Amino acid sequence: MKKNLLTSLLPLVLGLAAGGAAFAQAAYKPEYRLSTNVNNAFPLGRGAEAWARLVKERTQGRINVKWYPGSSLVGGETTREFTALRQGTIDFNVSSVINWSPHVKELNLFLLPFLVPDEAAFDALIRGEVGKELFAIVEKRGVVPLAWGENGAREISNSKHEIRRPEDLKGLKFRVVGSPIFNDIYSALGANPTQMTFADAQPALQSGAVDGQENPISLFVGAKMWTLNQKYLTKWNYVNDPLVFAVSAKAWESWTPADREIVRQAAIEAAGAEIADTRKGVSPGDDALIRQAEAAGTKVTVLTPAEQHAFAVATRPVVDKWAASIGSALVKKAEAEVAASRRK
Ligand code: EAX
Repeated sequence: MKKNLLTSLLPLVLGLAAGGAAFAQAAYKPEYRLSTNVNNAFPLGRGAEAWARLVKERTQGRINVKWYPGSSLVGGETTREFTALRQGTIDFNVSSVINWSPHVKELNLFLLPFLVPDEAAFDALIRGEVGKELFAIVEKRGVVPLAWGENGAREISNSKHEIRRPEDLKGLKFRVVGSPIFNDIYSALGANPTQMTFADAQPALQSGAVDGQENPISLFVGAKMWTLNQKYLTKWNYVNDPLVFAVSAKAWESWTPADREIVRQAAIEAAGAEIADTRKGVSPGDDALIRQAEAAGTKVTVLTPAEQHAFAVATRPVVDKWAASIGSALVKKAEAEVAASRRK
């Protein structure tokens, strides 16, 4: 009897399984919305575009991703993307941790000035325990982080004069991203920080409403900031902000396990290519982007380790204040991973 029952139930079970997958796919949306703040003139935008293309191709269009650059789905306010992901009004996002850090305080770790001196240290953090721990923290917030990308080592530019010492920032007005830690960093250096979006920063630089800004050289060159009065650029590597390739948990839970793995694998591949893209022309032995800025008339200053150290000392109070908020155990773990990367 038992065997007959099993064999008679088998077709029903198989039918349900197949029907179940079909049923699950029937719950798919006709379009999934991917938000980024910049377009494909920048590595972040190119990475997002590649991710969207891979997902559409590999799911045969089941997950039909439409890209919305300019943070247009959140009225241009990039720092609103994380909340929109949690609510499910955005399904895919590639964003710098800077824009998420007002909502996930632990992500300010990467914004601690002079914590991450080079690419080896950056890779150690995103590939090690710290990266895993941060992904787990984000996941608890209704967002599924799939891969780390890289915005790049952030350098400082301005229209007034060369920056070599902390006192050189005194009184200068800087556009900074809308995340509180940046106000503390620039105030500690005697500057006047003003928070605004990347899109608003460009006319503000052009009009002289602000004197300077800070961004990776790939964005400085991508936005041709020498046309925005940015005559002086200092390579000080004070922060290197990772990008996160993430999806809304609401979208993630509606997909079949097979499609989830396609989305994950596509994120890993697109993020790896994006990191290589953002490092092109600014890595040791490859300074093509710096040369491009100089050829356009920018005076580029590369700080010596001693000059960099003077800025690290001047901003140490900011590190001490924010380490408590981030979690001192996580900060200590990050410092250990950075130190270990320097011994390799
Ligand atoms: O997210 O706003 C910024 O300066 C960011 O570095 C850029 O838009 C990439």
